Amino acid sequence: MNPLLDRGFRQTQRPMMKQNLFAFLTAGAVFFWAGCGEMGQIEPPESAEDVRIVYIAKNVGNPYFEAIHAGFEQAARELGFEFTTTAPATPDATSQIPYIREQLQRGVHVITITPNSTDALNRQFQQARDRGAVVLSVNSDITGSEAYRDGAVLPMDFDITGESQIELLGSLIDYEGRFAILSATTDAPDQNYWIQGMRRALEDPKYADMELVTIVYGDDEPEKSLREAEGLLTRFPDLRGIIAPTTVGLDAAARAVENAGRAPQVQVTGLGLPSQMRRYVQNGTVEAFALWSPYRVGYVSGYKAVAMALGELEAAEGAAFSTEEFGEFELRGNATTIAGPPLVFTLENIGDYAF
Ligand code: RAM
Repeated sequence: MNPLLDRGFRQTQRPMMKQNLFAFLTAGAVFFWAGCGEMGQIEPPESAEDVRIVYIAKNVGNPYFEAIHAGFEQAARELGFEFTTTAPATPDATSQIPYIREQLQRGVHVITITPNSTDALNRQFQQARDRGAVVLSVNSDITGSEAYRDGAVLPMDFDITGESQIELLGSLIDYEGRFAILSATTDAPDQNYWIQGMRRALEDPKYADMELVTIVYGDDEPEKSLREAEGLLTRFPDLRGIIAPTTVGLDAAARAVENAGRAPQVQVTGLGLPSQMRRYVQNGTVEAFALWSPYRVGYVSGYKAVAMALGELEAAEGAAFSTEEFGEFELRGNATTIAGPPLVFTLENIGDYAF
């Protein structure tokens, strides 16, 4: 290499390196300052119009959470609060941590969140509450860590979700045969709670001839869920059913069974969006599945969040708040509200639901 050119290169490089070092140190100082600022108290809101609410979904790209957003947005139009939403790319246990931090720095009054873990977010929740923010678990709860959030809004009584899924599949396969579960992530709080309920239900003699062969995890990713469902069909030639208690998983399981021509021998059921499942019900791949209105979950959460941020709703059993569209809601134990009601969809009513 030409030594002169080499020297020239170095000469222009050196001052740039100094600049970069300066920029790096400045950025570090700004981050440090922002980190300290995070611990300051937020100004309490005086009216619903002052309240800033964020909803952090499990991940982006899942139409289920878009229906929840729509509910929040309607409540925001009615009450006047500021609503924003954000979510990580994937629903891993810790993926929401930086999003919570960012929202705290923005100074939100309420963090509403569908948590990806029952305990991985406890520290961030505590930080938020120390600042004076309200933490509301939406669509799912942090079972065992309830002390780290102020309340929860659930779509139905989770103590009966698992059993009702087993009953639904049982009714489709005459309570006899081998079946598998296609879940979301291994940490998903709602899925794990329901699966526990399914296992408990299976101890009932009514379900003695139904055998759970395996549980697989599609991580609420359409492609991975499809591969897992296809794997089940290959591994278990005598399979009679798949329960997918996730809208992403149910859609994928129905697609796998349709592609393999295994309906009605393999009955696919679980929790799904009528909009995604309509064609499978209409073409006979799926006979029945369940859900609730995710819009209603978001809407009720918006009302509850505002009432809590304004100090108008005590986090105590029996306390109540009211909504314009669905009337009054009472708090159960652990400051939990059930948005409800659960619904079962079949060929008869699938055309009545747009979400
Ligand atoms: C999925 C998500 C969510 C679950 C619904 C039924 O989209 O996994 O957590 O509640 O399905």
